[in-house]
Amino acid sequence: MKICVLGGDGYCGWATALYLSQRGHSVSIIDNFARRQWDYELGVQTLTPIRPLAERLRVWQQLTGNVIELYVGDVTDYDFLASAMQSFEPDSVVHFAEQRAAPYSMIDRKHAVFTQVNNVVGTLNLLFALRELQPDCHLVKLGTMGEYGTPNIDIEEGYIEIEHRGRRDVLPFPKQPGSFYHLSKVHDSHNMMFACKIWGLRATDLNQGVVYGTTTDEAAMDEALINRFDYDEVFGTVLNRFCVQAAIGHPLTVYGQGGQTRGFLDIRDTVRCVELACLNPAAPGECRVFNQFTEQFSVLEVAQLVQTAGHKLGLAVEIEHMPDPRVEKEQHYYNAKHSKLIDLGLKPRYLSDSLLDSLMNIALEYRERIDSSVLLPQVNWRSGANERKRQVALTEVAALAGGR
Ligand code: NAD
Ligand code: USQ
Repeated sequence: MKICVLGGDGYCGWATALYLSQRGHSVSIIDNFARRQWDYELGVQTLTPIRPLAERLRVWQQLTGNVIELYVGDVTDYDFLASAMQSFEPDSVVHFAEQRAAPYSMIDRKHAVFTQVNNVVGTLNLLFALRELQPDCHLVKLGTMGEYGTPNIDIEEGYIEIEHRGRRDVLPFPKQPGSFYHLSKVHDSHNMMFACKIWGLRATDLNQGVVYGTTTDEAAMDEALINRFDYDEVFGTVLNRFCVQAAIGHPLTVYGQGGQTRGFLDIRDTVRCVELACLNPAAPGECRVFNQFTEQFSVLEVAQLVQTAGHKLGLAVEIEHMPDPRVEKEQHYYNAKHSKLIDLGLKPRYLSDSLLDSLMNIALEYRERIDSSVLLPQVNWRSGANERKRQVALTEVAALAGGR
């Protein structure tokens, strides 16, 4: 298939582009390198030293003979996106190109607005470009399990059959997202459902859980292909963060009681799920939803697994409960369905001791690059006056005072 990966320089997108290319698909990447810019803005960097995208692609071509085409630009720029679609003419578009950190979207008004504009406008542009130029192309869009929140009932895959006052209907599952980022995904989902209904587009919304790991078979082929591994408080996801913390003897930062339960998956399953969705497209007019995760854990369970794995490696690993900077239930019921990708042939990889060992070994290998000052949470959901904002404000006050 011809598959265009939007956000192909990012964590999930890079692994996916290589996997699809290795599987014989003709692949292109669209990215504007915004993610690398956000690292500069926050003063953080990936644990692993990622190379510039042009170099990554050159090495990939040398190793495999496969060419991945590159379109550098912003998906919120409609003319750029439309010309890339026109030039590549994909059978499937896999859309990862969004601002994906909940804490980033909660820094302040500016970051909340940026996140929603970037994500919602990018997806809207894509829907319009598909209608105009490639109406039969299948959109595979990365959503999130966080769109559903943590209701006190089982979570279905996208839709729920409801009986209300004697009548029945199948309706979108209620959404109770927990950040302005997660809300942007809900807005995307609504726009996709509407576009499929009115224009007959075909789309799959992959409501993905928290991804862990960094290595895939393809990225392991050469150090120049290494994938990102974020561990800072804004972009680092919980299991990756805990492995880095364990490796340097930093207490594992469990927010609140740690009963927050989420769906998780290995990045090697992310890439397989995306290919399964591409190979089995939605029908024209259909907007289907797959819950993309393989196991669910509470945050405390994740911490305990990392602690046990750390002890086996001879590391002293402490767990520290700290006040939760987020507004979320710390203890709750959670049971989310996730059978549709398994029905399509996914054989899940479960979190294993060897995977935890390998993550901690990566952290130990790149230990010199770990900045322990970016581990503790600074972005607070409850107040606009979070630490980062105060720092910016103080800098501004100092500059003004200096000016006078
Ligand atoms: P990432 O930040 O590593 O990658 C996103 C990529 O998109 C970056 O390379 C960035 O430069 C690019 N991008 C962002 N805005 C763009 C724009 N306007 N134009 C062009 N390129 C743009 O994120 P990721 O972890 O790879 O996540 C990818 C997708 O998967 C996101 O949509 C995210 O919401 C979703 N997701 C991720 C996780 C996870 O745990 N990482 C879990 C569930 C869902
Ligand atoms: N958490 C801790 N300690 C930490 C970091 C996180 O207890 O040091 C907790 C959080 O409070 C939260 C849970 O761990 O309850 C998950 O947090 P996370 O930062 O790993 O993941 P989240 O913010 O939910 O976002 C990540 C991705 C996002 C994706 C989402 C999938 O960044 O792009 O959409 O996972 S899901 O969680 O299913 O919504």
